[in-house]
Amino acid sequence: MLIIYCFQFLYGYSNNPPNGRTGAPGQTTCASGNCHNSYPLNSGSGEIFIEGPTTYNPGEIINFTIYINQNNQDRWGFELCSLTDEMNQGGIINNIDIENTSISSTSGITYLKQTNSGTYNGYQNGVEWGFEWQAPTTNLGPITFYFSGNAANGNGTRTGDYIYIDSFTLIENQNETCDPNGDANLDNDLNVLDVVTVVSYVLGNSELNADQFCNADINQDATIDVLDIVMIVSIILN
Ligand SMILES: [Ca+2]
Ligand SMILES: [Ca+2]
Ligand SMILES: [Ca+2]
Repeated sequence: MLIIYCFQFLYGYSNNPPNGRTGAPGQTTCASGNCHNSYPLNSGSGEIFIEGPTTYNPGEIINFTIYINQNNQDRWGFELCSLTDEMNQGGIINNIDIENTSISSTSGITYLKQTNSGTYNGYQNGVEWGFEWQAPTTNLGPITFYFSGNAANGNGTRTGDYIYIDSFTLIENQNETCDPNGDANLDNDLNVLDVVTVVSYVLGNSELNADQFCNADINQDATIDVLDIVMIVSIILN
């Protein structure tokens, strides 16, 4: 066992690095211990980062790209997980590039990482990997991608490699807060046209969309009736 470990540390995990190395709270990285320890964590001129939206709707499937770069390095690796603030699995990570990325779980946490092919051996200065994430269907609060990456020098050993970590947090889309200002026709002005709009609705002659309803329900009783009309008129006259 020890021999296997030493072998792996010596020659690295170009394929399927061990789980739990994203740098998330409670996890380590591949820059610690007998690993890629030539340089301190995040000490090089490169970086690792994610591009994608920072808000989600429940159950929404979203595509993200994780990038790593550093001048003059030419082999690459990463590991990523998605966690709630309680450090539980947050959403579902889907592997959409089985040639270059693989997925596995430890203690209920899913990890996405590069395959041997996905190290892009010989690609100078930087690479990217894509993945898909499905948001939780229930509100779990903010979800954070924790990820680490290896900007390696391709010498086949753990020396000379720069390890980076970062994180990326998504929050659930909030419905826009209601501003009951009487602007029923949504033209950012309050005048007799809004009264006409609301009267028409109260008389059953027209519909209001959610934003219109929100603005028109001045007394916020979830009903639009003559009381709201009186209040809108009062605001206009004042
Ligand atoms: Ca190396
Ligand atoms: Ca208006
Ligand atoms: Ca009302």
